[in-house]
Amino acid sequence: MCKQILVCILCFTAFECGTAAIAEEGGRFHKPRVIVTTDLGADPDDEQSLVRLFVSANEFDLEGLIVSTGCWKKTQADTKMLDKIVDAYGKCVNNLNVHANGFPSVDYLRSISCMGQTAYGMGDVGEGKDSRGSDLIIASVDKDDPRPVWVGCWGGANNVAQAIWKVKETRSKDELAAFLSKLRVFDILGQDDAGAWIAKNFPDVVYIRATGVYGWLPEKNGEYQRNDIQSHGPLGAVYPDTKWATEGDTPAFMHVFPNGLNDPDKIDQGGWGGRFSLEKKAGIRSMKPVQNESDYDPYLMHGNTPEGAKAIKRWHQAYNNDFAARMDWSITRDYAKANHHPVAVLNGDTTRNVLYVNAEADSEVSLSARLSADPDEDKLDYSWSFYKEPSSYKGALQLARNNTETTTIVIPAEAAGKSIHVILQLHDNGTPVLYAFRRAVIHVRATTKR
Ligand SMILES: [Ca+2]
Ligand SMILES: [Ca+2]
Repeated sequence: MCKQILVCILCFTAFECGTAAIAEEGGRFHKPRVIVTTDLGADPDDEQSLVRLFVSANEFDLEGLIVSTGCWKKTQADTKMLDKIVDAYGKCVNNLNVHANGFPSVDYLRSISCMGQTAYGMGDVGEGKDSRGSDLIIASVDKDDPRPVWVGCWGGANNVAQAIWKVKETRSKDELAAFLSKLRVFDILGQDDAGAWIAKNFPDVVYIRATGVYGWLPEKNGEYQRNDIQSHGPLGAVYPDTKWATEGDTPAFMHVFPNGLNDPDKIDQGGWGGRFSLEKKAGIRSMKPVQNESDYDPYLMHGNTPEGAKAIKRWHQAYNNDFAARMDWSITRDYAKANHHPVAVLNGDTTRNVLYVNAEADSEVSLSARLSADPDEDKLDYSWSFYKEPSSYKGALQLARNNTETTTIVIPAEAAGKSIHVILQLHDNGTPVLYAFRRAVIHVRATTKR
């Protein structure tokens, strides 16, 4: 019966589920558009990240899988390593589709797999340097689709640089501005000099360089990795042991993972990919082998907030179990043999959007998770919490009944003019325990009480 709730969230239609009519309200759930550029072959962690991405592929509109270079692998010749993981996905996709709607076909993933720039950094950007990867980025941004395109740079950023270079050379100033306004770059650590070139010359591009990307996963080559991931079928088999760090590139798509926690364009909200400063900073340098970025000084980028990887790790139970459950999905066509995520409904809103609420200082705000449900009919546990870091109100906050279906927040008088971020986290009692989130951002105005 309740399986239908999950279906309705993903395909935008209303369903009757038990006595609760779950309908779309307050805007549809839009999948984020994602392009990956990966320096496969440098560190085996790119292969790890691709496995997680593919078992999560129903959550995104994947538009490109581009093999690229970086400072740890300065040339690339072919897509063989990528093809191998896509083939493994092909062996699992029928299983995955039993458990959630919207997984792309293996043929579709093959159609968006391609070579990008074959040589390193800005040395491979300019006249005559177009690649299938750079052309794909242009075609994707050009689509008649208002959603931004998030390009994750798991290696260098020179595919993005070549795409921008080409558009600048061939289009008007206004057309270039329109192109750049739809582009988002999530750069892991900086792995060539193209990021500094982009940030310097095209400051309007939303450019995140994440440096807090390590230490958020369970023990390296530990039990979780072996028993919950690697032991699981064809995709587990292509999840290699960790050599240096585990899944250092994964935050690039975890930032846009549509789990109800954050709006990716509001980069300071914080989600599974970390939290980022709205104010751009100069001098966020790439990894050590990239020596020439000072040539572009000053270049400005969005960097991690002071919490670094702790902004990721605070959600560790949720994302670890999410991945483990998805790996379970990949090996069974029996729906009952795996767990499925609960659906969190906030104040009647069934989308995964952040809910914005206006309130007066010195008043009370009630939030409700009523109609939240679990497709396996598991028991739900509720937790409401004040997420202080992204809130501009930094004082104490009282949440009444913070482990029940509803909560009441006493808005302090001194919160006038500030924002308060409240997180609803609920989890089921399946195996593994799965989580769902929603965020309410309360904008507090001055009280009208006398
Ligand atoms: Ca990488
Ligand atoms: Ca469940």
